[in-house]
Amino acid sequence: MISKIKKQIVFSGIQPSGNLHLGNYLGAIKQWIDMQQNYSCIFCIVDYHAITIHQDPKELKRRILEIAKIYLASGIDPKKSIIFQQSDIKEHTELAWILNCTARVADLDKMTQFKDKSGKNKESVSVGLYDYPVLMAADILIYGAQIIPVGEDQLQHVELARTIAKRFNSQFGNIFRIPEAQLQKQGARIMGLDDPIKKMSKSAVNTNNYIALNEKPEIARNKIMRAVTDSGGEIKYNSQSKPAISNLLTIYSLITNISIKELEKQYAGRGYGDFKRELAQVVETFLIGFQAKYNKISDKEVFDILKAGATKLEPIAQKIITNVKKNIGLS
Ligand code: ATP
Ligand code: LTN
Repeated sequence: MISKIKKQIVFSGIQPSGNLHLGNYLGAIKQWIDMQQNYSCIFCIVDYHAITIHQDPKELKRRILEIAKIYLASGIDPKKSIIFQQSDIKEHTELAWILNCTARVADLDKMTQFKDKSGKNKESVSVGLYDYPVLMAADILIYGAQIIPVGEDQLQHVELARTIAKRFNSQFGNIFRIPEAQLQKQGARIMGLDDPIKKMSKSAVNTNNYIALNEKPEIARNKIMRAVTDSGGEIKYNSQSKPAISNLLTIYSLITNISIKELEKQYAGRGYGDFKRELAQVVETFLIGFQAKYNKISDKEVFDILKAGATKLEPIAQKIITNVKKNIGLS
C-alpha cells in the first residue's frame, strides 16, 4: 500500500570554502545518502556562508561546482533529492534579516565556532562571520525542515535555530517548524591523522592531518601509513585510552560498512602494520571509485541540476516569507 504520510523534510549544507576531506564525507555527506530513501531531502551549497571569510572570486566559483559534483559522486540522487545553491534563493537572506531582529547578541556571543574562527582577530573579522548562525537558521526554517544531519561541531548552531524559531513563534504566531539535529552514531567527529585529539580539518596546517576527497590515492595511502598510533599494539576501540586506533577503526568501519566489533575480531592478534596497510588499501579503493564518478560529471550537468533545484524551492521559500511578513506587520 502506498503511504499517504508526507515524508519529513531533511536539510543540510556544506560551504564551498576549501578542500573537502574524509571527515566531511564520513561525518556529514555519507549519512545523507541513506536518508534519501525515507525523507524529502534538500542539500545546499552554502555559498553565502563561505563569503563570511574572504574568498577569491574565481576560486569560489570553481568550488561551488566542485561541491555539487562531490554531492553527486557521493550518491546524492537529483531524482530523489533537491540540490541547490543558497544564493539562488534570495529569500534566505531576506529571512535572515528578519531573524536577526529576533536573535539576540547574547545568543550569538555563546557560539564557540565564532570564538574559534575569529581567534584573536575579533576586531577585524566580518560581521557576517558573527551573524553566520542566523543565516543558517534561515536556511533551515524557510523550508520547514525537521531533521538536520550535521557533524558535532554544528549542534550549537542547530540549537540556536530552535531557540530563534520558538521565540519567533511565541511572539508572532506559529509559523516555523522546530528542527532537530541528527548526529551520526559513529563518525560525527573524525579526528586528525596527525593528532587524534583534534578534529580532521581542512584548515589544519599539517596536510597529513586530513585526506582530501581529491587526494591522489597513493598520497592518501602514505598518509594512512604515517598516521599516529597509540601505545600498545592491540587493535581495539577505546576513544579515551586509544584515540588514534579508534579513529582509524571508525574510518575503516564507515567506508566498508563492517562494524567495529567485527573489525576488532578480524584484527585480533595482528599488529598496527597489518591493520594500517589494509586500511590504506580500503581508502585507496574508495578514492579511486569516488574520483572516477566525480570526473564523469560535466559542468553543464551540474548547472542544470542546480537550476532545477532552485526552481523547485523558490515557491516554497516565497510562501514562508509572505506569511512571515504578514505576521510581523510588514504587509
Ligand atoms: P573545517 O574545520 O574542516 O574547515 P568545517 O566544519 O568548517 O570544517 P564544513 O565544510 O563547514 O567544515 O563542514 C561540512 C560538514 O562536515 C558539517 O556538517 C561538519 O559538521 C562536518 N565535518 C567537518 N569536519 C568534520 C570531522 N572532522 N568529522 C566529522 N564531521 C565533520
Ligand atoms: N554551518 C554549516 C553549513 C550550513 C548548514 C546550514 C548545515 C549552513 N547552513 C543549514 C545544516 C543546515 C557548516 O559549517 N557545516
